[in-house]
Amino acid sequence: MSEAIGYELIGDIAVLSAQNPPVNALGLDVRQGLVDGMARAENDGAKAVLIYGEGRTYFAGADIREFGKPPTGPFLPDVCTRIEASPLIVVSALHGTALGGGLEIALGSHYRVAVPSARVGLPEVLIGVMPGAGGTQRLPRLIGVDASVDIITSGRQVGAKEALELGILDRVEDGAPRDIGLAYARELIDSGAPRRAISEMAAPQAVDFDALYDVVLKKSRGMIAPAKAVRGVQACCELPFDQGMIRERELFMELMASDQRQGMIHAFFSERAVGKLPELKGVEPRDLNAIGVIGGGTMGAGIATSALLSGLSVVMLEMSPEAAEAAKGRIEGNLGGALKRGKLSQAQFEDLTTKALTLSTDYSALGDVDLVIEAVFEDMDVKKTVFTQLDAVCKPGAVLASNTSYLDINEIAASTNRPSDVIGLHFFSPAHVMKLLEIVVADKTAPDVVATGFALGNRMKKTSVRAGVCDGFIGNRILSTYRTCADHMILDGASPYQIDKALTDFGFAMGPFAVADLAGLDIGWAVRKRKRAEGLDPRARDSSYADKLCEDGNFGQKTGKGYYVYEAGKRAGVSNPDVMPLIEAERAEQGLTSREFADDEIVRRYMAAMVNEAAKVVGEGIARRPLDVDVTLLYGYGFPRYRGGPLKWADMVGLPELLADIKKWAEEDDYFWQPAPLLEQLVAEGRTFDDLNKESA
Ligand code: 3H9
Repeated sequence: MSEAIGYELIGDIAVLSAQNPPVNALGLDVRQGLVDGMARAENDGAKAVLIYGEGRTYFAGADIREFGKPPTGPFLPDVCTRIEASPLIVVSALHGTALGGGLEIALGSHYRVAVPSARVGLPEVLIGVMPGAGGTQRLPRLIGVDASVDIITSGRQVGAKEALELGILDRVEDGAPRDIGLAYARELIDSGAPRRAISEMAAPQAVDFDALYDVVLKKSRGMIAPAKAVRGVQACCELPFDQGMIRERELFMELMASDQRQGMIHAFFSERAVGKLPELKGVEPRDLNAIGVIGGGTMGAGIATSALLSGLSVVMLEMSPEAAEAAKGRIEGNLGGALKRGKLSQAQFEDLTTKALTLSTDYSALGDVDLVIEAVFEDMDVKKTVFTQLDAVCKPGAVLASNTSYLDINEIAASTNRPSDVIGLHFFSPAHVMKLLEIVVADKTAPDVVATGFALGNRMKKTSVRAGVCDGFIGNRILSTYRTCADHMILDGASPYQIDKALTDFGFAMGPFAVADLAGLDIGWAVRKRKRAEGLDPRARDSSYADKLCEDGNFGQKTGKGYYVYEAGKRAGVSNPDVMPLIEAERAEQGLTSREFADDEIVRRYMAAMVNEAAKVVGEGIARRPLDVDVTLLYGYGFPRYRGGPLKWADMVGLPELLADIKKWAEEDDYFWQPAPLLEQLVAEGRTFDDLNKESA
């Protein structure tokens, strides 16, 4: 018998216990162990079989590391069928997360009991596939079409209480899974309960599946797996069980072969890998109980909110009592949202806003905090003044962090006598909502300060990515390049609206011009002014039509007008009729001739600019691995998850093709389209970005 499944005979009950940490994934050994265990139980004359998981969970699903490799039997659908077909009574006792193939094993069992904290679900669509071991055939027979389609197409986890109400579970009981499972099995044997195979139950009535397919496809914004899964449920209603299983397998295998599956599984493993840095192995973070936030605007208030929600106490420093009160109002507004959604009780809300939050206008109030984050105006002199004062008042060992989006952390650190305590913590607005945190490591930042940054990110439930110092770090540096590419296409004939549409069709949450309106056009304006003041390279193409929008006071959503015009309270706008005349005037002034752009060319150029800059960011060591770039773009810049991130996407479309495009476009503009040395090297060596990820693992 495989070691991944333990076997024990307790009286007339055979106990199969999964022993495949950390999450009892259903790899080959586990599947083989289950098949062998069932045969052994039958040979041993048992009357019932109990299946449960040792450690933190029942089976959390198929072993996703096996996906994409040649499959080896016994296959999971056959394992479920084997369990269900047994003449013995099979009970599964669930704890932790019974997900995907895990729930499918439980559905192959005849009875299901769970502890109250257990959660069940079929999250396959979240990794680009669909249930492939009977989930779409058994679940609807048990709980009907509507509830099954909801669970399968959303991939959400269902708590034990709801699962009991829906009929997925037969009972919920406190206790160790093994104990409650054994007691249930005993009771079933003693009461002469029958075997109960879901596959033998009647299928539910069919609904209008074509309409349902269309609804789910539209809701999934480019992701194909949820809609395919609807076809699986349709097969349950329209075909006998065995044929339904065959249809489910076909659909599952189609998704398995898709780029979307590759992209989403890459995202799954990358978001877990970003926090694992060899340099932090064995490095203990510093203590974190109280933090200070300097500046209570939208960003500072968001950071403070996130800190309060993660159990830290916060000292908010502002310039005046009025500004401090306004900051408190913003924080209360943010926390009010959590209160409304039931994430906070009224008592917790009161505690956070009165006891855990302190307002001050005096730097000495920061004397005892463990970490300070400044979120003041983006100006080097202002930042240096703040850090000089922090250096004077903060206790030894306090971490001094800047939330700057692009300024040089080395220069900021040099304004203190403790540069090893200085780090960049770049949050994304609104900071209590956005999941991304860039942890910017300067030349002298101490390893335990970096570890403290990651510890803070974990505590705030952020996805933290390590970045090096450069203008814009990982995310904003790459953004600046692909945004410039979009500006060039505008000068050459595309419109902001065509570009936004082409990119949302590609899968971005928003196009670059809608994003600019959301962020505020004044931000880009300030950057352009700074860069012009620093001196643009004479070969760089520049444009000023967007400055004209700003000069007229149009800063995007916050003023109701930018590239789009917004009705009060609405987030989506309509094209601003003033924009195209400004663009046309600019083209005329520069003597440019407009040409047509196909949507496909817009996407190729935009993506090539993004990938090329990302390759420079990796090549220069600003991002340690390609996957760090992918996670940054996925979590902070609306990149479609099902495409895995820009560098995973690049691997899938082919690096030689991308490089060839870049070289072709360099014939018209060899300043902007300078191929990244790393991209050229990978193409020359026939390797991919993912090869670099693997080498660094
Ligand atoms: C499926 O079942 C298809 C079938 O329908 C049909 C097949 C024919 N495989 O997330 P954590 C690793 S599709 C391999 O940090 P948590 C994970 O990488 C599958 N490895 O812990 C990490 O490794 P490391 C359907 C897996 O407590 C470690 O376990 N199931 C798998 O925050 C701990 O994970 C899913 O999609 C796996 N399936 O969350 C469930 N799962 O330590 C996916 C985890 O080396 N998993 N690992 O970095 C999850 O949602 C979460 O991991 C879970 C635990 C909620 C289980």
